[in-house]
Amino acid sequence: MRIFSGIQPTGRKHLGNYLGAIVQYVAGQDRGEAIYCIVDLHATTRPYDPAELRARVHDTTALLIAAGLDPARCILFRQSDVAEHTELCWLLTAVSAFGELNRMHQFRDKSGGQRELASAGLFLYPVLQAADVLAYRAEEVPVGEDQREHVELMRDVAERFNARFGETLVVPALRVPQVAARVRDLQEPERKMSTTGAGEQGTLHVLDDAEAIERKFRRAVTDSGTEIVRGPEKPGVSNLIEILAAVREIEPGEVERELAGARGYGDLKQATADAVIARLSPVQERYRALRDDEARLEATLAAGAAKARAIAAETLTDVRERMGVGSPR
Ligand code: AQP
Repeated sequence: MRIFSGIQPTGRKHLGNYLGAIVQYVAGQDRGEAIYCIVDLHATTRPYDPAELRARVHDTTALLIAAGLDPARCILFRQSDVAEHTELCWLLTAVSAFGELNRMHQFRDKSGGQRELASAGLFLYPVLQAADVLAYRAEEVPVGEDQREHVELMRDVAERFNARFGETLVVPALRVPQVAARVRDLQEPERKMSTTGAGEQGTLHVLDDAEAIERKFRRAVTDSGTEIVRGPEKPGVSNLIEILAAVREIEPGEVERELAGARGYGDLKQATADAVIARLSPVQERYRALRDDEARLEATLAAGAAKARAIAAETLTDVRERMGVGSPR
């Protein structure tokens, strides 16, 4: 089983990224051949600071290793180090329709009222993402629920390519976690926790200190009533129950049973804060030990890129051949 996923190099990964994606990445190392990419090219699709981008890649690399990725058991690399991603992106535009890209939720949300001014890169984002995965002929893509639409698109692109040019690409399956696939903002639980466009108080960062974690959970918006149970009319409480269950690796129903006699939402908030602090503090400690050795982080990424390139180059040779592009084999 080959597994592939990508993550953006924002230094401040949040609890949604951690529970929705990173925890699955770590588990993937025991389930198959795991390939993970820090997608710096995707980060150029929105306004960014070039001087900061490399530092953010180092932050993200250190964080992923601190969270449990072991470069000896997975391939961890930087997207822009493997040029096959951009070449395949262009080739896949031949089987990607303008209309379907125009309908993608992420493009609509992130371009906002500035649609005409949004970068063409933001529009093509899902095609580059398709290229990331399809270049490795990955069978499974672990992501959070918000990426469902993009994985469906890459499946369509792969199927269309195979129908048009002959069986070449693997159609990957989506893998979202059973619990906490969509961690919600702590202040606005109707929306997902996210890096952009959300307030500081609603977003819990993996590197937040214990005091900030306690404060953010204490101030988390909950719902009317006092019962600690999940339900569509209780997005805030449901979110806390799911977070607590996910960090303790138990079923949400067990959290509900354990807290059935609690005095109110305060107990749920405290229990969630305690569990998150216990889970994240060793990750934070390892992060601090790893982050400053940039030469070592670069060496890890370079070794990963060499392994990744070898796999992607084979796919690209087949794709070019099928499409009649370049000199014949
Ligand atoms: N709230 C979330 N709950 C569960 N999973 C989530 N993911 C993101 N938000 C949640 C998953 O994290 C992985 C890496 O995401 P990314 O950093 O590459 O960017 P993103 O998906 O665009 O989400 P962000 O980090 O919140 O950024 P913005 O603000 O730009 O949307 C993905 O697998 C994603 O599903």
